[in-house]
Amino acid sequence: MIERTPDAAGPKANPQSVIDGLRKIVGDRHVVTDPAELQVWGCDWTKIFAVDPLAAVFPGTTSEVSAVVKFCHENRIKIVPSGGRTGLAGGAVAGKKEIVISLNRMTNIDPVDRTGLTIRCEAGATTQAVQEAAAAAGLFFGLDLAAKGSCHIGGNISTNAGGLKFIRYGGMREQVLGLEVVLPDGTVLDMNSSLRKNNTGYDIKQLFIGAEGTLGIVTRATLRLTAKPRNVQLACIGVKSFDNILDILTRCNMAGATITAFEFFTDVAHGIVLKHAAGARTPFAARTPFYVILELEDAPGGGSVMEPLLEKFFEDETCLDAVIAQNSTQFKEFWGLRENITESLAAHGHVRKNDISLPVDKLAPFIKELEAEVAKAPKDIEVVLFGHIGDGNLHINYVGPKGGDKDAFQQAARQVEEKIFAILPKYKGSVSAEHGIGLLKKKDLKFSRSIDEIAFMKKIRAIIDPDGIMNPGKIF
Ligand code: FAD
Ligand code: 2HG
Ligand code: ZN
Repeated sequence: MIERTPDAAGPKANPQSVIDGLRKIVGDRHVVTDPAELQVWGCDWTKIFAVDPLAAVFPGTTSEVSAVVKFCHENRIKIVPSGGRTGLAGGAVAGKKEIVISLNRMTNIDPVDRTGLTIRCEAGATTQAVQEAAAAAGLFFGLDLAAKGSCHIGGNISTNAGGLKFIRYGGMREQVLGLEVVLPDGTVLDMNSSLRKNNTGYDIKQLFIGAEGTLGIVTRATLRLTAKPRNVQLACIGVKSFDNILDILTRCNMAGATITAFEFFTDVAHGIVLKHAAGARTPFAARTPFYVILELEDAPGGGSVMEPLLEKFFEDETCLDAVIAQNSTQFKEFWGLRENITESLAAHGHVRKNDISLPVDKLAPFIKELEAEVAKAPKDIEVVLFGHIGDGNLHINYVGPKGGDKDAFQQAARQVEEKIFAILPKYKGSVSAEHGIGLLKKKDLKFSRSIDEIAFMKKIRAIIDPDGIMNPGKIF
């Protein structure tokens, strides 16, 4: 145990002794205390919460993570696990003199197992690095998101990330076979290795997926791979109404299409991307109110699935225009129109983000109610809709003019957001489809989870982390 200063606002131990103790474990070079650098390491993409960690630590191995956590546990020092810091819910924010434990140095990826179709990596590997390792072995990793170059596998697991290919491959939970986790007392749990089947009691690794770092630190994972998708076709489709989007989805389903992505965005989102994303251009001569990005796999025996579908949509005026990507440059361009929305919105003005989830068959009535609420919103709040609509995940972004008062905007947007969240229980929807609760949506958990469920989750947390040192203040 180290020296204590009982009145200190942050950890109960003397800050300098804490830093010295951490340096002994990971080496001087791997503990950051510079205030400017800490502003970076203690923050995620939200950038609306106060940031004030005591230090950031960069362990290089699972044993070092375990030793750091054990040290924090013995001294009741609070920890914020940190990945690529692209989170959109404030989950990786350290604002109360916590120790940030970053997995940035733990990026090893083992050789792909082509027979078992698995890949094992440390939690600090980026999503893109895992995608590339799978591709180099002639295989495919199913999680994809615009932040792939920065976000970590550990962050993806801890947020149970959804992303652009959820409709075909599921979210991060569906990719995880095995998990190594450091518990809040420093114990290392190595769960399930790469087994596909294992009925020997509770599947405890599932608890850590989507736990937002509140139950332990993910240090390593074994992930599922698949064969590469074949003959992938991509179309950008312009439509008049939201109902047309759902009609297209239904008809793709009924045609037996293997949809690999079904995304949408409004013309407002499109305009913002065209304004801010370098090189972005619209594929159509005339703009339309909504757009669908439809990606599907053609049948192995040849013969296009995409073309006859689009022909029918043109014939009965379900779509106003549609373009099929003809080469890899166009593929990238079309995907860019969707993937660049988040960055373009950030360049456009102040933003407040929602990532709600609804049963797909309830999207149409929900959108009608949402439009009625939006019509009552203050005129300087622009409401931008896009998202993974094929799996019922709608992104609502409230955007305020650049240069305006940031706090006043957040307050005004919050009022609209609350009204929209309040519609969700009627449709059995969720306030978070994929980004998580973090600090941002703590107050809103009640819209999606019952009092009993919340109490049960708190009980689980108290069993695993009785001293409450692991990412305190997040989710609840
Ligand atoms: P961080 O932001 O560092 O952390 C996220 C949470 O996980 C925090 O609570 C943190 O404490 C915890 N954590 C991180 N690493 C660990 C670990 N090793 N062990 C335990 N806990 C840990 N999300 C989607 O789901 N779908 C999208 O399509 C999508 N697109 C995005 C596009 C852009 C441009 C951006 C900026 C973000 C996007 N996101 C998306 C959000 C974000 O990328 C994901 O939530 C991602 O999974 C976060 O990973 P990260 O490594 O950046 O985690
Ligand atoms: C996406 O789908 C991400 O692009 C980010 O989940 C969504 O910016 C957002 O609101
Ligand atoms: Zn998303």
